[in-house]
Amino acid sequence: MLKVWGRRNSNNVQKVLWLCDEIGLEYDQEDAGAEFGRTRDPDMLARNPNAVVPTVEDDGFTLWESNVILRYLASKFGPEQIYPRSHTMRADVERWMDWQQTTLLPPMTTIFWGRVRTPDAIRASDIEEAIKKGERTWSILDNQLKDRLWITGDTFTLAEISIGAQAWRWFSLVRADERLMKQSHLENWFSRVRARRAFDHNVSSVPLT
Ligand SMILES: N[C@@H](CCC(=O)N[C@@H](CS)C(=O)NCC(=O)O)C(=O)O
Repeated sequence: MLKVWGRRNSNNVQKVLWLCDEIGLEYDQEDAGAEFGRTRDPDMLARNPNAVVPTVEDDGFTLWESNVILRYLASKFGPEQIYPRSHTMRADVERWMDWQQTTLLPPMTTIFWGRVRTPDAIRASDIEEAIKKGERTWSILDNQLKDRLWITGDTFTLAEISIGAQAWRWFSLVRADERLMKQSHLENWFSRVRARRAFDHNVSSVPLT
């Protein structure tokens, strides 16, 4: 059975557990990271030298990097529509997954650490700046969603999982009156994401910290 190391309140772990639930893949989850420690134990460092979560093991193969884990699990166990095989459709999904890690994550990290993890250590002006930057970044996705149900078209894919977990933090941590732009396509998309049982079970019902 697939083994997953990582605490359930980590966004990156949530992505992996959410996918497993979406595709009905059984797993054995063990808490690790932050208050649970473990990531610097020799056996865990041997699996993941970055000392972060998630780490997974499948049939003797160990893997880290949440979005790569999503792609591995979806291509091995998932239905084709969640991670399409056609070159262009696959690249489209992957582009949004990389966008989540490289473009969306930096402002979202400042907001999360400033509002949840270490509020005393991050200046209010840095949080304000990150919210502005976050909103400009989310508006790219809002525009993408103006004429489609899901990020890359008619079907729910890994792009939803990678970005949806982050959207939960955006809508939970940034008040409506702090958001200056009306992003109705994004909001409508997020209500579709929220309606998924696997999202609720692995993301929105888990305390932020
Ligand atoms: N790029 C990595 C980042 C992994 C990462 O930074 N994980 C965080 C939790 S979201 C972590 O392990 N933090 C330290 C800890 O929890 O001990 C991925 O996407 O898997």
